[in-house]
Amino acid sequence: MSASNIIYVLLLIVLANIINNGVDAKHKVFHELQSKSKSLESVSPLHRTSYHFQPPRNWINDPNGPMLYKGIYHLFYQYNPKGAVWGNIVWAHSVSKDLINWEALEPAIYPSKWFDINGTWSGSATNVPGKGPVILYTGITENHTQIQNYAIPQDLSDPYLKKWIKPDDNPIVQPNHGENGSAFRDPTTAWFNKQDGYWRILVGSKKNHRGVAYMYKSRNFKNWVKTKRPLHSKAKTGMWECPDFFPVSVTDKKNGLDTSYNGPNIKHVLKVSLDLTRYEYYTLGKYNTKKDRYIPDGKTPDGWDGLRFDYGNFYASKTFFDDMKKRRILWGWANESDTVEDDVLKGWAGVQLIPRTVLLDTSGKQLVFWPIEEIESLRGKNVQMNNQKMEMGQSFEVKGITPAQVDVDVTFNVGSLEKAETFDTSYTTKPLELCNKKGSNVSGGIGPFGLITLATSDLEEYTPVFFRVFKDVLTKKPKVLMCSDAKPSTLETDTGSDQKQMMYKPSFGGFVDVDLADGKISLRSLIDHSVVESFGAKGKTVITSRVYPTKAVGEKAHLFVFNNGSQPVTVESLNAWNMQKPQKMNQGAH
Ligand code: DQQ
Repeated sequence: MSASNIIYVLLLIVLANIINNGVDAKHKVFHELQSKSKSLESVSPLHRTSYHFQPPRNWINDPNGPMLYKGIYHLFYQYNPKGAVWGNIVWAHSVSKDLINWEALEPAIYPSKWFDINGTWSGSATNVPGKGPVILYTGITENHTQIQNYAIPQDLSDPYLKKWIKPDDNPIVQPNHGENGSAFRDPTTAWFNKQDGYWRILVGSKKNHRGVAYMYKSRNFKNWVKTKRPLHSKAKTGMWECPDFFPVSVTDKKNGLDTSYNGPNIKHVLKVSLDLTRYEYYTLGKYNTKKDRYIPDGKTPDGWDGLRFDYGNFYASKTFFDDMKKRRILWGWANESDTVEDDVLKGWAGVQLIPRTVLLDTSGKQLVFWPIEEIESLRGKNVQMNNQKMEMGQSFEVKGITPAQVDVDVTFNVGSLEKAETFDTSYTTKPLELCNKKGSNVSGGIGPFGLITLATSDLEEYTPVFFRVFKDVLTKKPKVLMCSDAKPSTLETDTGSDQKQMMYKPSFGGFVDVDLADGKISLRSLIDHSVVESFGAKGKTVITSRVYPTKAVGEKAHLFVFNNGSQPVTVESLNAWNMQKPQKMNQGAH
């Protein structure tokens, strides 16, 4: 990291401490707003999502302990039952048979004992043969130390696992000397090593400014001892929240693997959530079970420039293995990017994004993500477009659907790559800067082209998701940039409110590793009122944006395909479906 980056990180640390009143999970703390719930009737429907996971009101953050038990999917999540800002956190609990319709149960875990009286924070669930599911979570003690506790179901015969017990022999893991008791949290799902008969877990932490994933092992899932070395750590990355560690198959391009699976032809994934910047990165590597060492591949960056599950608004994610459909599923939280005042007015904040399957890409160099197939059951009316050539500056409207609530999947053909601009290698690790510099209206050789989502008919408001193709003279390969830009999403002048001027309207960006040999590149966006989740090149690069249009809302929203590059681009095929609301979405949540 350069000197200027180090100064930037230090500044972020100081700033984060100021805005968080010193509390070490960097959720902003607004004491006076923590316990002000809106009545259900007065919750604002304006930007609420229709098919994303949300409770009817209040604040949500991290997905916790996702699992499948006796044919029922469980999702726990950090929830404030009393207001639309972070605070009073409990483990809310929902169950589903299809990952689409959700029934809210009573919170599974909430502060009640000395070992969690000041907080029941994030964690995971492990199905332990002979014991059943065990939740490991972070408790904040009487004296504000972060420790790891366990909870078990009261009745294993209940597939809904309605009641959870927190035994009195908690905690199971405490920070010891040298560990930072205010940065020691978010235990992972455990994995079992057949060779030595031990379970292992990771706990996220930091040592000074070094991000650390401490490892603990246990034979009986109760007495845990710290291993000699952390599984992994990285200088100057700050607190590692919500680590996740799992295997992926190198050869099987269809199925996921159980968290404990070990054998030939696999790689391991270590994902961490960086508290300093609130984005995540992952590495792929080799996990040597004998030596208890994880060595990242070395070909991909480990640190600030690391690969991401999602290059947009996506945090505190967690995967689980779905034994029924043999797939690994990723849950991630998208925070609001409007203001706290807006959240309080709306009466809600935060969504869980559509669960995604996770596989290793055929290149072996990255993961690929795709919305779970169940989401397609919500598809209604369909419109199509085929072989539509777009000259420079041309756009076409996708008509006949309700664009505020659609699933749209398009394949573009860019033709020959000759006209592509030369890639400036100083942007190799800076896709975001490139998106900021070359937005959807800055014409290039090939691109920008893509979708214009949540738009007014006259483009007063719009959220473009687009590609731009460069030529990398060093590698002689195309370098494809993908951007999702919230900057033009919301009119500011119209609101007249200072708060709206402060709304966070970022441009997000990532590179897409494709060779464009056949000229084709696909883009799928799940658009849901204030969420745009976009999957480039079949999930090689994913970007989520949160936006709050003032005019392009409901029936007044439009969807376009566009090309602003000098070379014509063809829409080979486009399918857009109206998305229906699930029948059950946590009605009556507590
Ligand atoms: N959120 C939880 C913490 C975690 C953070 C608290 C990540 O356990 O580190 O609500 O968003």
